[in-house]
Amino acid sequence: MKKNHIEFVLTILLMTIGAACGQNTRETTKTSASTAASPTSTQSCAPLETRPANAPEQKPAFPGQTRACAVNSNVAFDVTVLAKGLDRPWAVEPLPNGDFLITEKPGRLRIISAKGEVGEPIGGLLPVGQGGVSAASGQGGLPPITARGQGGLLDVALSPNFERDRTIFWSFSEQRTGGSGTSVARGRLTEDRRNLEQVRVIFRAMPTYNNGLHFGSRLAFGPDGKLYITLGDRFDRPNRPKVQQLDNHLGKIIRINPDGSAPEDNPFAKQQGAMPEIWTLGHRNLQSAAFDEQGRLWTVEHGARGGDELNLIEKGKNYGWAVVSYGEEYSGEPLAGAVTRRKGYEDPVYYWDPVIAPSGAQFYTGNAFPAWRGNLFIGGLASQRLVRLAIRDNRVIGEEHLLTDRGQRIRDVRQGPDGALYVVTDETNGELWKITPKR
Ligand SMILES: [Ca+2]
Ligand SMILES: [Ca+2]
Repeated sequence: MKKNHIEFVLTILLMTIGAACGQNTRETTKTSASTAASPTSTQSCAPLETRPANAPEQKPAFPGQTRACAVNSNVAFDVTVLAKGLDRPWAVEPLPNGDFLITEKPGRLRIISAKGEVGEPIGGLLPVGQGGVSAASGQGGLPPITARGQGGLLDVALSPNFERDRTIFWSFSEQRTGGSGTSVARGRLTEDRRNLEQVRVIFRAMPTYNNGLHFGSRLAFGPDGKLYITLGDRFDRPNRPKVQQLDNHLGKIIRINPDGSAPEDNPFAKQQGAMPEIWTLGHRNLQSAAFDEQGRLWTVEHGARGGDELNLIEKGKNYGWAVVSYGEEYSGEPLAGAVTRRKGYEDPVYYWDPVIAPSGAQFYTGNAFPAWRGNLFIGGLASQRLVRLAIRDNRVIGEEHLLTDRGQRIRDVRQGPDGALYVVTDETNGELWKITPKR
């Protein structure tokens, strides 16, 4: 049989399977077959990524682990700029009434109304220093945020009972003895939503370190009611071995109760010398965490050059950094002593070489865009785009890049109660965008 004929037969087969599954039947790949139905088949579609790889000698563990098929959902949408002039917004968190909580990295938390009216900074958060502790930091007895480098006020998440308890959780880089560390605090919005009360820090990543890099940190509540926190490796090479050790929080995913205590069923809770909050280890810097409709946690992490990766997170597992990883040093040197696969370490579900520089993620579940249901959306910082992944059977079966014409770093993406997608851009004149079906 000629190749074209084989591809034609494969296409019909895949279309039939796709229709039977009722999934992604609206996807159109640029050529014929995807790797979806048969993970062992040779990828014969046109991949979205065509630029040279930084580490071309590294081979994927399975077909489709990188350079997935380009797909086009043929969805027409409008982008409305709801708000401008935000100062490096890091998180957009939709409120049940259609408004939004927005964090700005220098240390402000605001409410933006559904129509885009930008509220005054909410009081009582925590005082903020630029690269250190401001005069205001010493007042009130609350720990200061240090807004140095990648640090500052980072993510915000609503309590699972927000409509009853008005409680929110936020992550920030905290100035402490010996440097800074990622911390998580909780507090209750006053009824008028102008202030926070009953503020207390419930988690402090240890040890501290004196730089402004790789703090993580997304917050996501699981269906189990636990708070999951992603933490970075603090970048510098002397910290890397700590990522593989359980006596510290660097490069870990953390799982805590809403009061900050460690659940007894955490994988290392009873292991001597291990931090009881650890859920998984071996991560580099994660700024994306999202639960899917089945209640499974997925994260996307900043890898080294050519090593950004998507992982499906499972209790107690080791995701490899910095001994098992794709990619190379920013200098172009190989990662010292690292391999791309090893027994006992998790393969990423997907990796990008070149990277997207991921931040913020959301599985789409709404009604506004039926063609996007089940897809994972990921913000791209350096790549200045919104990445859409079609996923089936724990494999990426298609990739599309959206909003590439706007030239802005995308820091976070969330789905609102109206089914629209909301995006904030990591700029000093940052924006909040609303993505709706084209009118
Ligand atoms: Ca958030
Ligand atoms: Ca990994």
